[in-house]
Amino acid sequence: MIVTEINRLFGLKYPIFQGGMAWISNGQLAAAVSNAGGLGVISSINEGEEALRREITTCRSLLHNPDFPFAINVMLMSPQAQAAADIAVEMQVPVVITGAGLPTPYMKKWLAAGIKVVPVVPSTGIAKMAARLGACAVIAEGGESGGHVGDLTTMVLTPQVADAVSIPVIAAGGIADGRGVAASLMLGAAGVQCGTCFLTAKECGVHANYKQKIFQAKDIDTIVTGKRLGHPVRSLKNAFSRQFADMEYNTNLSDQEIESFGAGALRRAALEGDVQNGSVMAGQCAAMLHEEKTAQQIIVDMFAQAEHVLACAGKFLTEEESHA
Ligand code: TUI
Repeated sequence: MIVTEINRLFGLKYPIFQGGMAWISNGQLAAAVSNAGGLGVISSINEGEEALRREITTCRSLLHNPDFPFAINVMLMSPQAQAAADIAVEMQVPVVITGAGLPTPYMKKWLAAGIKVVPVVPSTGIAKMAARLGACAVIAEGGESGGHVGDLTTMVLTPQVADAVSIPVIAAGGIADGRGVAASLMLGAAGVQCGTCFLTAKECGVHANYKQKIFQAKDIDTIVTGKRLGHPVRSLKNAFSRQFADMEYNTNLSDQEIESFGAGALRRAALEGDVQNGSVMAGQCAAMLHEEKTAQQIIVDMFAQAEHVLACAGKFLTEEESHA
């Protein structure tokens, strides 16, 4: 078994969080991950307030044990952030994960309600601020991730964040198998968060075309667009992302025109299955995923491989000086 302070802090069998993916991470997926011993996460930017309440209720109804924890993800750039922050308190959600900013305006209320807060951080500076605000852990998310990304890679961000804060660090970005879990632990993380691999889970209701697009992806098939607008996003290359990239380089177009082109694109791919003209957000590890598995099987396989590679790691150590 791999046991870290993340297991104890959140009451988990495995130190793994599911990514809170907009339009994708619902109550059904979150419950499947939490039932498998990880932390399931519901995205709060799907279809509005009532939908969020409904997904939280669905998740609770599907949990095998009412004490199993789950989380909601609050995307702080979203106009729905305030409403989601209030719903977390109203519905006594045990954990809130924040992204795309610092959760300063909401911390007091969440902490008073006994909610554990885990911000996603793209740098050591933001990690330190999150710790000072009262976060109980941080997610160091490297730019290998899908969706809204920071600049640094998981490889360099994780150890620097681990050195910068005294709360536990969860590594995210590019982790899709047990080698990624083992490497994250070696980099100073106490757990991992995985988005793309849970996107392909049987219990994930994303459109079948979206899953197929991920299974067909090669290593170099993702692209980051949106830097010009201040919110870079990683997605799979397709007609939409190529055109978005072209528009970004076109100085005759206003930021507003580019924003309008991107509006609704994730929904188009995730719900309607238009994986050519929609945004198929996915991480660089997409090419490591080949088949649909249950959330339980994803976690069991990942941690069995992590245990194996960690148990074999001693092979790199030798008693003797081997070179002259
Ligand atoms: O939030 C994410 N990933 C996301 S959100 C999303 S929804 C979306 N839809 C359409 C267009 C754009 C996004 C898709 N993927 N990850 C968490 C994350 N947080 N990544 C980076 C950060 C972050 C960035 C800056 C966290 C804090 C931060 O603070 C800087 C500051 O100045 O506040």
